[in-house]
Amino acid sequence: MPRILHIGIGNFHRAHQADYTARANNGDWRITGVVMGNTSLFQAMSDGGGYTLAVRGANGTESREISIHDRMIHAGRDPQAVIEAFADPDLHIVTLTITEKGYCLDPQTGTLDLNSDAIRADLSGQPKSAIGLLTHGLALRSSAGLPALTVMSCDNLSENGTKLGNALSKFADEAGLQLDPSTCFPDTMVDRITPATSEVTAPVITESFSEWVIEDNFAGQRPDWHISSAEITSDVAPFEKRKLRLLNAAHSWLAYAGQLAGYSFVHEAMADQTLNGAVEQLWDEAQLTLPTPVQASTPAYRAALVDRFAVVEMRHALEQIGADGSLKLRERIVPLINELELAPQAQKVVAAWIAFVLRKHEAKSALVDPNASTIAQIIETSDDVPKICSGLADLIGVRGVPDAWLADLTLQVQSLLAKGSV
Ligand code: CS2
Repeated sequence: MPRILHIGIGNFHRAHQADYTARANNGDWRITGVVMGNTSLFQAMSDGGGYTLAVRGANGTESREISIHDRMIHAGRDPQAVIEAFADPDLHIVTLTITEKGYCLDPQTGTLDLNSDAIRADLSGQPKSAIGLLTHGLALRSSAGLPALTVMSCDNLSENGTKLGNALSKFADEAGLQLDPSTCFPDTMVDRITPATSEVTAPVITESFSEWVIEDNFAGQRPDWHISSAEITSDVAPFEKRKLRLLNAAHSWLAYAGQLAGYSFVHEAMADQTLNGAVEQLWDEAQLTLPTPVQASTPAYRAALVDRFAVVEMRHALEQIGADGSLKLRERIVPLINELELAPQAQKVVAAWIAFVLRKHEAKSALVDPNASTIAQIIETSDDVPKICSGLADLIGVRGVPDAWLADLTLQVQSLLAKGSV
């Protein structure tokens, strides 16, 4: 049976790709699931019984049983098993949902950060990070003379396939490994709102809306994903931009401004007139940066988002979306500031993030962000709010803004701090 190896089994993968694959193929593809470190999830998925996907639609909840993962690997306990799985002749595709931080990209250059702790450790011993495991796995496959694989990122990064391919070749060069030059790295846009759940055996909750746009760039066979309405196309960039700059951008605004205002869930923040009005302004700005192919459909896309964000039953936590902000804003908000002459609402999102981070710091409450220690250092070594603002804006990749922009940012942060609390 043809097989996919998926790195990063979590709710999103189980609500999105696994569902598309289960619906596409009358059961003729199987997935090997790699859990990076969540032992209870590993155990829950290892009994082969599958899981329940609860789809919350306008007419109530529809439940589906999905049982497509017939092999599980715990990468933390057995990293070598992940590498060896690449030498399976039935394997055709490797997919990933490892979130923005899993790529270990340098904030300045967007390429693999050879100095990040995970990559340094991988280069000096048994690889454990997704990037190290993938590169070693691909090298093993190539040395075994097996056909080239398709390696597909399913994370919210612009040009995710290109970034992944570049990261793996940089790692391979550094580690002296050979990759098959025919390996393909398609770009993808993935979309389905899927809240985190604390209980691993509980149904995975998701919305009825779902989109998947995949670049037609495969090394070998693939499931008939178009049957379950994935779109296979030559250029994913317009869809990727629209999704990151409308859906994800608004999510981040709601996450920081919403928590400062005392809300816990997306639907609550959306019901607030001020926050909701700002979402529309943010979308007006974002729309100016979207490419022609998606312009005509953008008003309908926006209207659908308003409905998607309003579903009470989703209970989509702002805290979940607010995690890893220094990496997320770089993808979804900073391009608006760098590309537009004026993007006042995008600037407000940065201000809300900074105010959120400052509140957390003041309260000595842990910030969930891979750059938490750098952020703390910027806050502690800057003697005033303007310096903190410029240090944090720089960290997320805001470039070449005039002093007046930073002064404005500072005023907004101060005004948010005077009002809100987290
Ligand atoms: C969210 C996304 O947590 C976040 O950062 O913006 O996970 C979002 O829900 C998905 O991209 C929707 O497809």
